[in-house]
Amino acid sequence: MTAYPACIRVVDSHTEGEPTRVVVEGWPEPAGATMAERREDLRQRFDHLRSAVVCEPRGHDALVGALLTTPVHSGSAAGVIFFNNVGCLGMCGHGLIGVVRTLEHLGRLEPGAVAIDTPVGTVSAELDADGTVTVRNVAARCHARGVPVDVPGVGTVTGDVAYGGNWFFISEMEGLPLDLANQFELTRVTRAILAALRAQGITGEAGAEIDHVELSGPPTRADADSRNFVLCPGGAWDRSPCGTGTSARMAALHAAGQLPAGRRWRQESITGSVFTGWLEDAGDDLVPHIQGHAWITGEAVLRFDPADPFRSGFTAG
Ligand code: PYC
Repeated sequence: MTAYPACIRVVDSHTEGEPTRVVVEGWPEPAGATMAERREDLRQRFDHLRSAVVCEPRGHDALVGALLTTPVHSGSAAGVIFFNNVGCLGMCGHGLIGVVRTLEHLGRLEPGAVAIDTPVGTVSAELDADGTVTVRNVAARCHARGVPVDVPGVGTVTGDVAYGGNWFFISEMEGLPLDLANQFELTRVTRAILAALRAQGITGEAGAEIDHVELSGPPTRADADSRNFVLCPGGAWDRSPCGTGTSARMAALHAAGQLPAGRRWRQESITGSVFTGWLEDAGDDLVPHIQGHAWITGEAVLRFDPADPFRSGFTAG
């Protein structure tokens, strides 16, 4: 079904450089008793709206969309389904920070604590009066360490498979500095790693698809512990340090005995922005906290002219 609403109202923001477009009006509520069911309904019935809202010509490949829904748990303020140029995400750390600031901008939230339902679990966030947002993410874990992948044109790349709300392959690439000037080569190499993971059937737990690749290297800022480059599922790279990627990295460091619970981890992105993270030891679970900032960049009413040949959007992917 490709029915379009007359218009969709969105609020745009960026979190440490990475953009989020929150849909606040006009998109019919997906059906389902859980957020995972609603995400599936979005995939089945509203994929054309996903593409129309975040892809060109209304958006671009690096843009992450966030559809607000009613909550599924009492005590939560809202539900959210994150999506990008090729599909839906599980969680999105930078996106959640953008959602919190957007709700504040709309007058629906004041500084304090808030819980938000996502397809992979309920997360909570604390909004400070100065605009700082701290996300308490879903539990993270390191699934496998030191996994070798034979990457055509690159060689054997060894990395960890870890979960931080999405599945990541996390590696280091000596000889390829994590500089903005190298963005095209970094994109080429990480896309090749992603393709090799798929071709070689390397997955997360229970066959879960690994759809993000994270390269780690030394920081350029004196106040950071590490710098990263994160390739997202649709082929774009994260301008922020990636909230779920930072969560997964902290779980991998913890598994390697290099990051005890509670110790601050300052994760720099390839654009130079920083998230501060730490792990909470919650009994059987390792719960990542991610702290960062988002800024509102605009508000728009999107229209979908039936005569527009690019009404459903397109991605160069
Ligand atoms: O911040 O978790 C994140 C994220 C995932 C994809 C883009 N950003």
